[in-house]
Amino acid sequence: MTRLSDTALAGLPESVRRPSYDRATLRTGIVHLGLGAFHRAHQAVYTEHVLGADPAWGITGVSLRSPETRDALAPQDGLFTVAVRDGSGDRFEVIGAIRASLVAPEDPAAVLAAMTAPETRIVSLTVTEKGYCHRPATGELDETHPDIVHDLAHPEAPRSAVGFLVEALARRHAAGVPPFTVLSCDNLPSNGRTVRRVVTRFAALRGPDLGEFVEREVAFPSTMVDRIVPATTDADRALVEAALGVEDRWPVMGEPFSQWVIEDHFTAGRPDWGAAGATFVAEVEPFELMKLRLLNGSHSTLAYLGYLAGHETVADAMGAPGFGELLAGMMEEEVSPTLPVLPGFDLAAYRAELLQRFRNPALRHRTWQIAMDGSQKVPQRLLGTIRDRLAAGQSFDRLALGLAAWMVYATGEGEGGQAIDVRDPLASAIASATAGRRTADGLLEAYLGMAEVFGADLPASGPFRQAVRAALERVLSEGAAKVAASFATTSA
Ligand code: CS2
Repeated sequence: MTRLSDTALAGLPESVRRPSYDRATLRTGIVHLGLGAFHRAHQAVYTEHVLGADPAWGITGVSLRSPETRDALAPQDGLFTVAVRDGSGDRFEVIGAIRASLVAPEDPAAVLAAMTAPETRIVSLTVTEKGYCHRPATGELDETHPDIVHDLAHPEAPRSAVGFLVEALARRHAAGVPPFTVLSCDNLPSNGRTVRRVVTRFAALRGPDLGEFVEREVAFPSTMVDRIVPATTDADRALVEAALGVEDRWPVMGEPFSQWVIEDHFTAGRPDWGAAGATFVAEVEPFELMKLRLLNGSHSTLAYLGYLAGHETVADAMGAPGFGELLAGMMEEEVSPTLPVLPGFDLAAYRAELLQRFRNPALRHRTWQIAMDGSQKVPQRLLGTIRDRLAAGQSFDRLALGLAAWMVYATGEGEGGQAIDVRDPLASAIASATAGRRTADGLLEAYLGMAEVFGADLPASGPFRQAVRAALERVLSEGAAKVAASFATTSA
């Protein structure tokens, strides 16, 4: 089978959208750290659609860990397919925006050279929550993180995104090249402010002058990013191959919905992403809070309860009794009252659309995938909302169930006693803290000792303990399926 490549583009079926500009004219204006599926189905697509107007914004993608994306994309001239799926007919687009891909551990010098080049004016990131090497409860740099310790000792060969950003900014500063704008595209509250905090702190640890320079000169706009992009499977690859008539080893699957809200603060220029559907605003936080608490909070609740109840995918869980009602009630009654009002925004329609998106029958989004890295996700997805409910003296029974389901899930032991493959930077700490303590009180005490997740305030709150203990008791004694089913308004 012929492989997708520049020369194969002309032979693709008419229905497949492809670059409308001459790829040979592209230059790198953006270096992107974290070349995963989400970047390729989101920011790369927005960028793709403005390259015809301005070829200066091509992307050099960087994988911070494994070579597999580069190895798959290089023989395809960097091309890959985005398949947009919702059960009503699939749409395919081949994206040409990624000019080159680099693998940081193989050649950190090449990554730094790309980031230091004067034509690079934006460095964007999708490195997941844990990639910021921060303490989730406070958002401060974790100065004991092994990658941070390493990068402070070896600034010329960093491992972490933070280390790369600071070394590249330092080199630009020394060479008199204006800094790039740092654009976080991860699901963190005030992601721009979070990355600014960790980068500025790391720079200050390297030297006070560098810290001051970063503080003074570098822009860190916040963004809200949204598109559901499950991990690609072999079945997905076969689907794309059948549609294209050529082999693409590295396609991505996404839903039709896509949203990008960006704070318009770029010191060295930016692409006209607005022409591709992005929204520029002065203040992104209300959008971010809404998306993190409604979408991601529901997603995590669904993932933990759904996984424990034996559901492989989000759509499967949504089809089981009570899950839809549980989420609808949680979003409307518990989460929405904590959100800042966005004038003119129809929050009820947004919530209804979320439930619809979770039901997308064509995306096999695994509960296990969303369940990953819970210790890094739960603080902004559930605990922030719970803090606001507590402060207002309001109940949060459904949020507590989501939290309790995570606490059970992350022990690594499922409802039938079977092992769960828990992927989380705190997995082994959680497993040892919770070993032999599978009661509501035992688990509660084990988890509330983790200040990096819960802070000092929640463990000290009587109402918090009471609500989470009650939720744990329900999940442990009834099981997740029954707990969800208790919310069903119609019998199954
Ligand atoms: C998901 C997100 O894996 C997860 O944790 O909740 O990746 C989610 O699909 C995206 O944020 C949607 O924009």
